[in-house]
Amino acid sequence: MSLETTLAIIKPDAVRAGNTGHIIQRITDAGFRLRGMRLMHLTRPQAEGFYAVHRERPFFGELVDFMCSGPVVVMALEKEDAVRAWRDLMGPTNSKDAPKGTIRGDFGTDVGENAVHGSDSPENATTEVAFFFATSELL
Ligand code: DAT
Ligand code: MG
Repeated sequence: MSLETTLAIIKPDAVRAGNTGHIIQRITDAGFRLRGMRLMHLTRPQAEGFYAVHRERPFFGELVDFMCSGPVVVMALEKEDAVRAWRDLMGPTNSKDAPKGTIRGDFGTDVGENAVHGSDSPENATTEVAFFFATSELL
């Protein structure tokens, strides 16, 4: 285990539903330290760039439309083993399969509108944190 920083996003469905505060509470209750946080409305190029690894997938257009459909909250979260710990707290991709007690299980709707994003590896976490935060912005 090592101290890591991962990238979390509260997606437009969860912001729209008024769940931003509940989700941030769960994050801090779980012992993550917030190193950066910003409310923003992603442009299409930003959403396409962020999800570029998925550009050949059939759901890419839908994913980009959704991520641009309203404000999001992007956060850099620090903890021991943060990448895995945040994915465990989020639950699986499809909210319908996510257990109650996970963020996707409690606040998500389906596979697309699943409330939150989390990096899937320490390498991708570094890239994704840098996509949104300059080093000088990270506390
Ligand atoms: P995760 O967000 O759990 O890392 P992913 O990287 O496979 O999942 O996919 C990125 C996002 O794309 C996911 O959070 C929601 C959307 N997505 C994935 N699979 C989908 C599908 N079959 N239909 C619609 N949207 C999908
Ligand atoms: Mg992913």
